[in-house]
Amino acid sequence: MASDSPRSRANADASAGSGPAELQLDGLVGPTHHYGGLGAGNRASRRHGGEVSRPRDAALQGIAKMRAVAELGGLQGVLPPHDRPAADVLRRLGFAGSDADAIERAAREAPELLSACASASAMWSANAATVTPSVDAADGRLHVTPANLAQQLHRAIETPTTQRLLAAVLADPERVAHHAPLPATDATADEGAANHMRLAPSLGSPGVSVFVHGRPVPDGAAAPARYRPRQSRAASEGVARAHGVAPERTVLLRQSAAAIDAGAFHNDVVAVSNEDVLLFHERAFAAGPEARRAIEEAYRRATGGSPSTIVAREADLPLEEAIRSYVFNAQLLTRPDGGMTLLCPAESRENDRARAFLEQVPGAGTRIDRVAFVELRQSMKNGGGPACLRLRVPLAPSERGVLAPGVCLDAELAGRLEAWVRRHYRETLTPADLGDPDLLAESRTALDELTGLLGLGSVYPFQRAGAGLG
Ligand code: SUG
Repeated sequence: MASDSPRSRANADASAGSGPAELQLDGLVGPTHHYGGLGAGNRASRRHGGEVSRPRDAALQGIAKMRAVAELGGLQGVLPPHDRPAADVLRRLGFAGSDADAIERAAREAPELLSACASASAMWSANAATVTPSVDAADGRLHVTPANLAQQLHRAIETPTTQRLLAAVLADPERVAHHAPLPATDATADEGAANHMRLAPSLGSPGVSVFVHGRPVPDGAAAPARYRPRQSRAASEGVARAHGVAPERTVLLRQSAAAIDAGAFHNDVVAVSNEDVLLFHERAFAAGPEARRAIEEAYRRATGGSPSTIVAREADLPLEEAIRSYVFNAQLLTRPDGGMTLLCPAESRENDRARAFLEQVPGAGTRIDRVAFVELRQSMKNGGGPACLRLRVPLAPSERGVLAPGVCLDAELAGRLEAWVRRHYRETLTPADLGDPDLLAESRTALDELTGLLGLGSVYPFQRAGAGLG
């Protein structure tokens, strides 16, 4: 997009507003969205594996959510999808030849590898990186560490592209410290911001960082019996250290075995925070009631105040129901009038216990005075609710300009993206369709056009001179 178009000027104005802002950077659903049954410890993904997906609806649902957030007065950005199927990864796995050859052979010999290499999982940008706002970092810069997602093939292959896209979207090396991902090992497995919560009296004031991991489980403590925890403690500690977060402003918590076994593969399935407000399920953390005390104590020491906390009790909202309805996987957003809206998946309204819990939330003494719902059924069937689809990037007033203006969503860009989706995305996709070489060509044509729409230039290797569209 030309830099002097009316839209880029409008966006530049929006991103240059006054005061701190929290950017919501949503992963746009890619054209190969399908149900691979790939998510470890993710019950929804396992339940729906092999079903027919609807990529067009999935992308339109994601854009509708972005629209809703922008309409609430938030700063909304778009992260483009990754190039899938990842023919380069298939070639590394020995499927030689052209992109089409590699895909066709993988479809015949190892459909599960093709599915992993075709996953549109980069849409869940809460797992893209961990972000520390400049106000919490020792050197006063915004810190970003892309997650290595080392536990699962389909997600681990996201990291190099994520790193490149984040550098293109938050493009200011002076103000933004873009770190390398942690080593992709079991001991340092990192799933990003989905296991990180920040609490502060206001967006622009220094806060407390709560880092949540699943392993190691100390000797003698209850270990999950069903699912393997994903996030390692060493990763959480490593990110906090690299970002220069003060140890006295850091709380490290371990997920409870019960939460992991019930399907909380990330902490954001059972907890959410925003500014001074915290919501979680009482069975979320291994430390039980001590977890709340640890957070409140760190918060009091750091700020002199106390957070407003809502804890869902097992008796009112059983853990299993909380996870099935994804009621905590909500976006908690501060509106320009100072009130907060809890933006929940529609499924949480359809669950009696979750709905009853939500009815109590406004009026429970926090700044949350509205609950709203979004329809994200396509992503939800893979275990991705509103909170999974966005990466939060708190920006100081002087940092608003770091956001590439073309990715900033307003009604006009939303409309253009919707038209782009309708032009390029298939209505339905089955795992068997992934072997169709036309799908790669269609996806690349779409992504090539998208980078123009978002003003990002050439961000995919296939866009380099000499590389083809597949
Ligand atoms: O890693 N699902 C993702 C969902 C990630 C949700 N993110 C957060 N909670 N922040 C995962 O389990 C399923 C893909 C498939 O089965 O096709 C998947 O990867």
